[in-house]
Amino acid sequence: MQTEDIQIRIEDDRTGLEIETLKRAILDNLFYIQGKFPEIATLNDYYMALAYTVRDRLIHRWLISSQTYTKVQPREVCYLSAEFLMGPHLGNNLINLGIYDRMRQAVQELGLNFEALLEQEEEPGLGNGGLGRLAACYLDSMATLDIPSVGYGIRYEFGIFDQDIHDGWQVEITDKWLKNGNPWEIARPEWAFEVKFGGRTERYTDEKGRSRVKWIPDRMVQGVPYDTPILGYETSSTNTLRLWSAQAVESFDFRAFNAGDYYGAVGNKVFSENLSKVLYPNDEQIQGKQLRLEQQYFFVSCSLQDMIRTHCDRRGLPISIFHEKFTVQLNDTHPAIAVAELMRLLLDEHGIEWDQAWHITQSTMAYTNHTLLPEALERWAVGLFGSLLPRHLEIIYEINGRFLNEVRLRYPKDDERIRRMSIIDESGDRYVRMANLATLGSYSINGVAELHTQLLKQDVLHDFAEMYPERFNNKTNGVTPRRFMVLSNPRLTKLITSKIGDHWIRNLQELRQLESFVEDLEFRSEWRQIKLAIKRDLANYIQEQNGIEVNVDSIFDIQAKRFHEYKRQHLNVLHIITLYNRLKANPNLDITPRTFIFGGKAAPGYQMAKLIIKLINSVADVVNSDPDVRDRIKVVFLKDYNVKFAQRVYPAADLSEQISTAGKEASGTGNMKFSMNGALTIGTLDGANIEIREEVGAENFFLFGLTASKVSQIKAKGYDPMQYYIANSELKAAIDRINSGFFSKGDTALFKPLVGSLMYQDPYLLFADYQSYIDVQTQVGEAYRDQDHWTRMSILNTARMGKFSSDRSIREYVKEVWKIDPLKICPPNEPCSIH
Ligand code: NBX
Repeated sequence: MQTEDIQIRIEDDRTGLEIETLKRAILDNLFYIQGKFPEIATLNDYYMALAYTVRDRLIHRWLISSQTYTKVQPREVCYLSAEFLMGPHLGNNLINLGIYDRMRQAVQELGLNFEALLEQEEEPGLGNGGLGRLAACYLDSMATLDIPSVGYGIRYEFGIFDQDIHDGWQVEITDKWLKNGNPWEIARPEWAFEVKFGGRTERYTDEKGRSRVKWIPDRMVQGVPYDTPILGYETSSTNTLRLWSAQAVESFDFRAFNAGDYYGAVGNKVFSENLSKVLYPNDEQIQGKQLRLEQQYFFVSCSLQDMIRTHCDRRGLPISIFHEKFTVQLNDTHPAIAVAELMRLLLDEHGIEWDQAWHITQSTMAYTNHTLLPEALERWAVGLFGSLLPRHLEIIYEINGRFLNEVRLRYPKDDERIRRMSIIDESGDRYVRMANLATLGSYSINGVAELHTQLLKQDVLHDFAEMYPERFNNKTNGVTPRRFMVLSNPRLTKLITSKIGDHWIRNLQELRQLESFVEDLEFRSEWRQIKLAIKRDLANYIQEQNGIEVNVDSIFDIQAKRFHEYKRQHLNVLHIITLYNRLKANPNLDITPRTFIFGGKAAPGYQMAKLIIKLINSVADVVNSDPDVRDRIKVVFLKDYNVKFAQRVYPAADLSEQISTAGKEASGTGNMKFSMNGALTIGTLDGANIEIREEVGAENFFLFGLTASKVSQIKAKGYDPMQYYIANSELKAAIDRINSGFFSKGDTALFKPLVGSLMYQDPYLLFADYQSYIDVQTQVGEAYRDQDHWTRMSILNTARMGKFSSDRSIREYVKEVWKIDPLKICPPNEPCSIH
C-alpha cells in the first residue's frame, strides 16, 4: 500500500476528547495495560492509565505528522543535544492538547485526585540545567510553530542525581526515573544502528581506482532509539524526541561465546550498556573522561546514520542534496564530533570526494555556544581521541591542515594566529579543541544573548569572527510560556486570560495589553492576592519539608539555579549575614521582612560549590533559631531542585536573584521564568539580564554591580580583594563572622577554603560588587513597603516579557539560520488539505 493511500480515521476511546470518553479510556487502560481493576490499583497504576490515555491522543497526531513528512519531504531541523531536561510530560501534554480542564474533571468524576496523579510522574531529568532545559523549550516551540524537527540525544538510564541534604551537606542519590516504566516512549529496536570504536584504519583502492579508507574497529555497540512524541500547543504537529540507548551487538557476543569466552561476552555487554548508563552531572566544567567522549560519539553517530537512512533509503534522495533537506543544530560542543562523523560517513561510506563532502558538512551544521568559561571549553587529549576514534582524528587533521593553509594565505607570517585557530592545541600536551572544530564545520555560529555573542566574537572565537563574520549571529534564549506560565501558574494565567483573552499563550508579545490594566485598582489587588496565595502554597511546602515557618508577607527572595562560584550564591549569603549583623547590633531595626530561598544542585566533584550549600544551611540554622531576628529574616534551602519543583517556585517569587559576575552567565533562562511570573529582578548587567532590563524598563529592575568591561579592566590591573575587605566594615564583619566559626559551632576550619578564596583571590569579584549589591538590596526592601507600587512593577514585568518566549527564539533560528518553512499538519478526523 502506498503511504498516500493510508487514511488514519479512528474515532474511539483512543482518540475521543469527551469527558465520558476520557473516563472510559482511563479505566480501559487501567484494565488492559496495567492489568488492574480499580479496587487494587495503586496511584501509580492510575497515573500510568492516565498517561496512556493522553499518549493515545498524541500518537494519532504523531502518525499523521510522520506521514505528512514522508509525503512532503520537507527540510527538517535536527537538534543534537547531549541533554534534554524535559520535566514531567503529563501536564504539558494536556495543556498542548487543550484538554487540561476536561481531563481534570474526568479524573475527578472517577473519584481520583488529579493533582496527586500529576505529582506521581517521575520527571526525566536528562540534563543538568539551562542548556538541557533550553533544548526542551525549543522542542515545544518547534512543534508549536509547525517546524518539522527531531531532537536527538541519549536515553540515560540514570539522569541527574537526586539531591538530599544531610547535616547541611549535599548528598547525591541515584536517579531511578525508569523504575516504574516510562509510558511516554516507544522503543524501536528495528531501527537500531551500529557504532564503532577503537581499532585502526587501512587504505585501499576501490573499483574505480580511487584511494579510500576503511576503519577496522575493535569494539561495536548498538544504539536502539526510544521515541517520545512532542506535541505543539494548539496544533497537530507532533515531532519526535529520539533518544539512543546502548546495547551489546549480538554478533560480538556470539563470537566470544562460541570461543568459550562466556565471561568475555557478558563483559562486552556490560561495556556496551555502560555507554548510556548515566548523565555526567558536571555543568560548566569538563572532566576529560573517555566514557563521556564515547557517549558523545555514540549518539552523534546513531543520529547522523538515522538522518542519512531517512534521506537516502526512505525518501530515495541523493546524498549530494543532504544539506538541502537536513540542518543540524549543535547544542554546544557536546555533539561537535558530528562534523568529523558526517565527513567520515560521506567519504568512507558514500564514496564522496573531499571537497563535496566538506561542502555538504559545512552546509549542514550550525553551532550554538553556551559558555565563555575557559574551564568549560571542551578539549580532548589527542592520544585518547585517536585511540577511540582513529579515523576521526585523521579527518580532523586533514580538515585542520587545509584550513590552516587558508589562514596562512590570508594572514601570512602570523604564527600566533595559526596557533590560536588550529583545531589542535599544541601549547603543551596536544588536545582537540571542540569549539574550533564546531566553528569551522558550521555555516552558523551563535551565542545565546546579545552580550554573550559580542564577547564570543571579541574573545573566545575572535579570530574566527574576524575571518568569517557572516557566520556569526545572536539568538537570545527564550522559554516556553506553556510550561512556565500556563502549567506552572494557572491562577495568573486565568487572571491574564480574563483580561486579554488567551492569544498571548501563542504570541507572548500580547502580554503588552496588560499594561493598560496597571492603573486598575481591582486588577492590582487581584494580582497581589494571587501572588500571596501562591506564596502560601510554597510556605506550606516549606513547613512540611524543612519544618520552617515563614512569613508570607515577607519578600520571597529566591535564587534557584545550579551552584557555581560565578553565579555567586555566596554573595547572596553575604547579604543575609550583613542583615543579620545589623539586626544583632540593633534588634529594633525596622527592616522589611525577607525569606531567603535557595534551590539547586552542585556538581558532585565541585567542592567549593558544595561548601557554599553547607554555608547556606549553616547560616539558616543560626538565623532561623535566633529569637532576635524572628519573623524578619528566614533562610530556606529547598532540596532536590528540578523541573517539577521549579514550576512551583517561579510563581512564588517576589524577587529573583540574577547576580552572576558580569560577562560570565551566557544568558540565563531562570531570569526569564521568574520575571514572566511577576517577580522583580535584582541583577547584574550580564547575559539576558541586560535585555530583560531593556524590555521591562530600568525603573522596574534592580540593577547593581560592575559591567563586563569594568570586570576585565579591574582584572587586567590586578584585582586585590583585600583592599575592599579592609575598607568596608560591614563586609569585613560578615566575612569575620564566617571565619570565626560562628556558623559552624566554633569550627574555624570548615569554611576556610571559601573565605580564603574570597580574601586572597575572589575570582568572581564578590568583594568588588558587595557594596553595590547591599545598597540595591536596601532599595528593594524600601520598595516592597509600597505594595501598590511593587504590584505595578510586577505587572509590568510580566506584561513586557513577550520577547523571551522560546517561540521568538525559534522564529529567529528558522528565518535567519535554518531557513525552513512551517508545515501544517491536518487535525485528526478532519478532512483538510495540507500545506
Ligand atoms: O546554558 C547554560 C548557561 O550557563 C546559561 O547562561 C544559558 O542560559 C543556558 C542556555 O543557553 N549552560 C549550561 O547549562 N551548561 C551545562 O549544563 C553544561 C552541561 C555539561 C557540560 C557543560 C555545560 N559539559
